[in-house]
This record gives sequence, structure tokens and C-alpha cells, in this order.
Amino acid sequence: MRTQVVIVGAGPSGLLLGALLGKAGIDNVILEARSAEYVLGRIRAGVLEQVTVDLLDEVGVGARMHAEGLPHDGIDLCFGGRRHRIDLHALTGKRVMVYGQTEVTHDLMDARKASGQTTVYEAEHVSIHDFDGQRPSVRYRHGGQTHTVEADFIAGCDGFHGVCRASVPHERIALHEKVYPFGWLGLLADVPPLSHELIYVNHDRGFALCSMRSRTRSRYYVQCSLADQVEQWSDQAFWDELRARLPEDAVAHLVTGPSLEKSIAPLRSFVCEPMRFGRLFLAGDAAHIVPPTGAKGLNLAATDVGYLAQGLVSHYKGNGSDLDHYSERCLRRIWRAERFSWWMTSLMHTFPTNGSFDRKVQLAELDYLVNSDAASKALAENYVGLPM
Ligand code: RFL
Ligand code: PHB
Repeated sequence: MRTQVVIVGAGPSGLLLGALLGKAGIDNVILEARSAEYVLGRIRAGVLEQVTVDLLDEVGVGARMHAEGLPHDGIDLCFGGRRHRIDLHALTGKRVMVYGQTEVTHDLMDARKASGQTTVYEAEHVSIHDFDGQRPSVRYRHGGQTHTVEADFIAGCDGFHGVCRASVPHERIALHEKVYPFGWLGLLADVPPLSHELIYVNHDRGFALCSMRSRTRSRYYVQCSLADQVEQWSDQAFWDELRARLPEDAVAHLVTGPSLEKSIAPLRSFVCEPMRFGRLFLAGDAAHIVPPTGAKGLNLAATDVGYLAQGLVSHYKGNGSDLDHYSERCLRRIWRAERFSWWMTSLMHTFPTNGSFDRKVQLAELDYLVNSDAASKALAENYVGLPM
């Protein structure tokens, strides 16, 4: 098989890249290690920045998002038992869209199917070759046979544990990493959200987040120990812990119910530099990870592939300079989002090694943040997303 761009990974970055290229008439093939059902079963992001909404509109998959998504004008920060609203819209003129990654993926998958572009699910033993030469290729096993796709370019959209970044020789890649000493235990349930906006909670017992997927489906998180196993957390234990971290007025509105899904995610900051190696481009979680506190991971994945599609379109029109600046353009935006996500994580969580001094400084910063227009605006600007 021969194509112009072979995309490894059918998560949101691979599917959105495929859609952007397809729209520009650039032939592409997506190879995904898992089944479509497995990809849709992963419960992840919930908050989309305006730039992500715009990219989804650009490829014509925005209709359901606009009909069913929930535009949010603010978030609550809760500490010392009190809630403080950050009015994102008043501070920045922008809002965010609450629409789950599962739904984004679903919409992109449906559109891809309708377009007739090739996607191979359950592609086994994917390996990438000759990305430093003029004729890169990707090999995989499917249906008991080995297949090869030859292409002009390879897009590594295969997530943090993918094969593309791992195929780059160590000496050509710089890795920057920070691992946090805790995780997030998340629970999804068909119960109405306790508030119409998200609540980020700083509490002595640890961080908590009240989020949602719709007016009838809630997504809650509590900070947990890295040693915890999800099986140790009954639904009852989760709800009890969440209740203990929420202020009284919020607890009064909390509706509990059986979990649809429960999982633990470790928190990590990670960036690899550069993001281009010859004819291989990395995008999304394959190149960087942010802790979920700032809700930036999916949004960065979307803007990476936005830049990559622009570069590839210019290349095929005879102008290679956008593609040459891919790493640099992405990394500037990525490092700003890394900084924000690290800062918000440091501000909102309890750290096992922190003493009473660090805790008091954290509370003083929160107090300053909600009472200073300048500080609130800096948070709001980053939360709604910096321009592309
Ligand atoms: P993905 O989604 O990991 O998709 C990569 C795909 O590549 C496939 N793959 C391979 N395919 C072929 N061959 C191989 N060798 C392969 N190896 C892997 C995988 O099966 C998979 O299908 O990466 P992508 O597309 O870059 O998308 C990134 C986002 O998924 C991620 O950044 C976000 O989910 C992060 N995130 C959030 N981001 C936001 O913008 N807003 C949020 O509110 C938000 N909340 C979150 C989050 C992530 C979380 N977790 C679980 C880490 C909340 C949580 C709890
Ligand atoms: C989510 O709804 O899953 C979510 C929302 C906001 C975050 C992280 C996760 O910061």
C-alpha cells in the first residue's frame, strides 16, 4: 500500500490529523493497535478550548458538540471550605466547551468512516522504518499477514507508550520529565452534576474535582496515593472521600450512584524535543504529557495536529517552510501549557513532603488568586487557552 501520510494511532490526534489532511485532499492511512471499541472505552478529557472547537468545526464534525456540549463561562476554586468563582468569560471574553473525549473520538470516527479513508484497527507489531530517508514506511501485522505502507511522511500520534518516539535513537532526543507523588482516582456515574460548572477543590485530605459529561452524567476525581489499586476503592469509599473534601453547601447537592467506570491515572509532566526527526513527526501524547489539572492534554494534541496539517498542506503546495518550523511552533505553545498545568497541580494538591509552611503559602496564593483581578485573569487566560 502507498499513501502520502501514514498516521500511527487513532486517538484524537491521529483522527483529527486524518480529517484535516483529508479535507485538503491529502491521502492518509491510519494504523491503530487497538479496536475501535477499546479506544472509545477510555474515559479521559472533558474540557475543550475554543481553538479545539474551531478545529473540529473546520473538519465538519462540530454539529453534535454544539448540540450536546455544555459551554461553560466559569470555574469554581474551593479552599478553606469556601467556593470562589473565576468568571472566565468576564475576564477573557472566551468560554470553554464541556464535551467528552469519547464523544469527540466518536464524531471523528464516524466522519472518517463516511469519508471512505482507510483505518486499520487491531494493527499488530507496528514498526516504522527509514524515516530519515526519502521513502519511509510502516510495517504491521493484520489478519495473520505482514503489510507495509509506504508514505512520504509518518505522523506519530500513538500516545505516551507508542512505538514512534521509542524508535528515535536516544542521542537525537531530549526528554524533560517530572513525576508527581500521587494520582487521580476518577469515577463516572449517571447522576446529575452537583453544580453547573466545574469545581476544583484544595483540601487538607487532598485535591478533588467535580466535572461532568452532560446534565445527567458526572465525572468526579479525588487525589489518591500511587500505591492505591482501583479495586481497593468501593463506590461507597469514593463517595465518602469526595464528600469529606467538599464544602457543606456542595455536599448538600451531591447525588451519588453506581459507577459506570473507575480508574486511577498517575500524574506526569513530560516533553520530548524536538518533535520532528526527518520525515517522522510526533504529535499529542506521543510528544508530551501534562497532568490533567489544567485540562490541556487533548487541547495540545489538537493544536499540534493543526500545525502539522498546515505544514503538510504548505509542503504539498510547494512551500516547505511551515513544516520546517513544526517543532518550534508546537513547543512554544506546549511549554506554556506545561508551565500552567504544573503550576495548577502544585497549587491544588497536597504533597507528601510539604510541611506547614508550604501549605500556608499554597493557601495564601489561592487567597491572592481569587481576590486579585490580575491574578484571576492570568489563570483565566491560560485555562481558556492561549492563542494558536
Ligand atoms: P491517545 O489518546 O493516547 O491515543 C494514542 C493512540 O495510539 C494508539 N497506539 C498505537 N497504535 C498503533 N501502533 C502502536 N504501536 C500504538 N501504540 C499506541 C493507542 O491505542 C491510542 O489509540 O493520544 P492522543 O491522540 O495524542 O490524545 C491525547 C489525549 O488522549 C490526552 O492528552 C488527554 O486525554 C489528556 N486529558 C485531558 N486533556 C484535555 O485537554 N482536557 C481534559 O479535561 C483532560 N482530562 C486527560 C484528562 C487525561 C486523563 N488521563 C487518563 C491521563 C483526564 C484524565 C484522567
Ligand atoms: C474531566 O472532566 O475529565 C476533566 C475536567 C477538567 C480537568 C480534568 C479532567 O481539569
